[in-house]
Amino acid sequence: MKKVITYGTFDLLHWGHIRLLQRAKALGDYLIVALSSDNFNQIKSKKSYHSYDERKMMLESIRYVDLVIPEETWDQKADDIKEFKVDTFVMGDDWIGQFDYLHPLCSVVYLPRTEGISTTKIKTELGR
Ligand code: C2G
Repeated sequence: MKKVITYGTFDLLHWGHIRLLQRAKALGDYLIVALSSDNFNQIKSKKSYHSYDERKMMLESIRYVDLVIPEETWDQKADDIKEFKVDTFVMGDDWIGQFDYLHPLCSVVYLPRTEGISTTKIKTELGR
C-alpha cells in the first residue's frame, strides 16, 4: 500500500483544498492529512475560523482522506514519515523547496496551487 502525507490548516475548506487532496491521493492508495492544531496555528500566526475538531471532522468526511492526525510542530514531519511508513510527501507549490530535506525518507512532491481561491480571499470578500 502506497502511503501519501500532506500538512495544512485547511480552514474554511474550499475547492482548492479539495483539488490538492484529490491529486495527493492519486499519488498512492492511502492519504494521511496532518492537520495543524489550534496551538500550531498560533505558531504559524494563522487564525482559524473553525476549531481543530471542526476542521478534522470535515476532512474525515472527504473521500480522498484516509486518516487525519494532528500537526503540532514544524519538525514532526520526519517522525511522521517514519512512523506511518509514508512513501510520498505532498504540499502545494507555495512551499516549493521548503521540505526537500525529507528526500532521503520519501519522495517529495509539490503540486501547483489552485489559482483564484484561498481562505484569505474568502474572508476578505465576505468582509471578515
Ligand atoms: N492549497 C492549494 N490551493 C489553494 C489553497 C491551498 O493547493 N488555492 C494547498 C496548499 O498549498 C497546502 C494545502 O492546500 O498544500 C493546505 O493549505 P493551508 O491550509 O493554507 O496550509 P498551510 O497553512 O500552508 O500549512 O507544515 C506545513 C503547514 O502546516 C502548511
